[in-house]
Amino acid sequence: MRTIVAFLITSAVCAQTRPAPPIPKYEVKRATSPIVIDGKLDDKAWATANTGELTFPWDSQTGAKQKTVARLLWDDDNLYVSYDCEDADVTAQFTQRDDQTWQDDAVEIFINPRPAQTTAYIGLEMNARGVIYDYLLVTVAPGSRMFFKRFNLEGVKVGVAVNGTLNDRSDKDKGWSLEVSIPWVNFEEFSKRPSPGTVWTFNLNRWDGVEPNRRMSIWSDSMQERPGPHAPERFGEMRFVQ
Ligand SMILES: [Ca+2]
Ligand SMILES: [Ca+2]
Ligand SMILES: [Ca+2]
Repeated sequence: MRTIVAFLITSAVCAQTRPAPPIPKYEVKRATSPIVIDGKLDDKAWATANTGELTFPWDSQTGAKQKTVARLLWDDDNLYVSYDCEDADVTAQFTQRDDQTWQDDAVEIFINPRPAQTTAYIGLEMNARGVIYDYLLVTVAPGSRMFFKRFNLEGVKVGVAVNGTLNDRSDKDKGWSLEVSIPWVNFEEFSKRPSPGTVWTFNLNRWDGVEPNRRMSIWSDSMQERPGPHAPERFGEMRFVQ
C-alpha cells in the first residue's frame, strides 16, 4: 500500500507541467556587409542583427547557468547563425563529422523550411572545436524518430573562437563564440529560397558542462518534461526581412 501511495504522489508531481510560454518570433535581417566565418563576431553585419537569448526551463539540471546570445542573418548565398557563449570551462572532445558533438560544449540549430509539416527537419549540432553533427530528422510514427546522419549539409562553414583554453580545466575561461554559414541549396527539397516575408520555423539550443553537471538551454521552450529539444511544433518563427 505504501508503495502505491508513493507511486501516486510521484505521478502527481510529474504531471505538473510549467505553463507554455508563447512561441517566440525572430526577424532575420539581410547582412549589410560580408561575414568572415572565423568564430569572431566582430563583423559589422552582426551589430545590426536581432538577438535571441537562451533560457533554462529544466530546474533539475545542475551547474552554472551560463548565458548564450544567438543571432541570425541572411543574404543571397547563405543563412548565417552565430552564438556568443559565456563559459568558465570550455570543453569538447569529439573531432569527426557526425560524432556525438551534443555530449560536448555544443550549440545547435534545428531548421524547418516547410512549417506546414512537422514530420521532417534539418538538425545541426556543433561543438566548441567546430565539429559538426548534421542530419535530417524524420518522425516516422508518433513518438518514433529517425536521425539520418548521412545527410551532410553541402558547403557549410563553421568557425569557432575560444576566449580561454579549450580542455584545460585548471583555469577559468571567459567563453566561446561560433559562426556558421549554410548555403540555400541545402533546403531545396523543403522550400524555395526565402524572400522578404518568408516564414520558416527553427529552434536554438546549447549543451554546457561536463557530466554529472550538464545542462541544456533553449530559445523556444520545447515543453518536454525532461531536457530535450526535439519538438518541432514548439519551434519559433524565423521571418526573413529586408
Ligand atoms: Ca567573424
Ligand atoms: Ca562549458
Ligand atoms: Ca551528417
